[in-house]
Amino acid sequence: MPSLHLFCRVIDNFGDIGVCWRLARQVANEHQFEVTLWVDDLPSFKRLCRAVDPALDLQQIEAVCVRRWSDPFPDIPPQQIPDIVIEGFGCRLPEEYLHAMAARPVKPAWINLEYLSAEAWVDSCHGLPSPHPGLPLTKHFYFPGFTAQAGGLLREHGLEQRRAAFDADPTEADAFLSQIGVSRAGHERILTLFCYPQAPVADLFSLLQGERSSTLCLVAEGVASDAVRAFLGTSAVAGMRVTKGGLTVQVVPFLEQPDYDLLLWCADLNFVRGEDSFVRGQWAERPLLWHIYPQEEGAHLVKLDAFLERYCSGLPENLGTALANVMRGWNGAGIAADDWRQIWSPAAAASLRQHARSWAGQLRVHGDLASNLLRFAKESC
Ligand code: TRH
Repeated sequence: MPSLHLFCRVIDNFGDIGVCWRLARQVANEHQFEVTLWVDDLPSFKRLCRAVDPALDLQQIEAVCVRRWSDPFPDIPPQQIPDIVIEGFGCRLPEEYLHAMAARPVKPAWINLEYLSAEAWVDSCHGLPSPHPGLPLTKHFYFPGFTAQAGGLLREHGLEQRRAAFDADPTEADAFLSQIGVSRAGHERILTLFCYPQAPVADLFSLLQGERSSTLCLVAEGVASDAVRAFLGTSAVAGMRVTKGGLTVQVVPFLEQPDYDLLLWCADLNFVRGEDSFVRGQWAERPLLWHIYPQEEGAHLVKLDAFLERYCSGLPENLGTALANVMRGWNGAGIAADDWRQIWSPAAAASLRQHARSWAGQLRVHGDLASNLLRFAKESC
């Protein structure tokens, strides 16, 4: 059986482990690799996957062997080095592990999985080699992306069919929502909210509150907690639900990854953030508003624009402009009421939904990241 080790350092939040866990499962389940996921922060991992026991150094979860990335790193002899080694997001591999890689008679394919960006330079950097200065090893940079020249996006086999079946039978959505304590009765629209603390959530709430139609906003415990607390008038605990004008805000539990997908599939509009929820929002084939991970000196705004340029180009001009304005406002000083009305009218919502469907179709043409990456490791490393 071919083997693969994937290394993940949790820098902050959930995206690093969210992406790595998804990739690890997919390589094990769909490509029959023996996969080991090395993680330095098991409590964060547990938030996305309840089966994780943070007390264990080594555990089997689904088809993946999960090991604690401790310091000092456990001794790994060269014969235990796998065929492929992936470092997630530039986390540096332990020195002793690198030496074991170098001592393996056939060197492993060594890949650094990079962060997702829609910027044009990604296409020319995807796949570039970087020889190690002192060891007989070459690392390759692997970039996820939105074009045929980049590495694709994570997408499990059968995801589209599962989502389509879910969409075709509204009782599935009702049953799922009721499991997490939500009833959508009496609400014209559902939105889900996942963003960083600096998003102008209070402004969004006041726009929705002032509307005649009724919106149900579902927000996971711990997300946008200041704005949610201010709206609720009490701390945001799962199950709390308050209505003011046209807006009901309900706090839901932080879900396991597969359930988070179902939540996205129940909504008319998803506010997503970072990287993994952003990608899942696109596979949900629903309109989305992205809160990008903030970087120093506004570097993230360049990345936001690169995505908007690709995403909005297929929309009618007015709607594309309004959507871009709303997304820039959501990542900046606030959403202008006029722009909001333009994207939230029933006709606009229907166009955006149709666009989300065709956008996902365009992305699927580029294959899926796990399959693309394994092919790259075999052919190019
Ligand atoms: O949590 P994020 O902000 O993660 C990151 C990190 O900030 C990281 O350092 C940064 O580099 C990267 O973004 C770009 O957002 P993200 O990427 O969307 O990851 C969230 C994960 O949490 C994703 O796998 C979906 C999951 N999730 C659940 O499983 N259940 C939930 O209820 C929610 C709200 C999210």
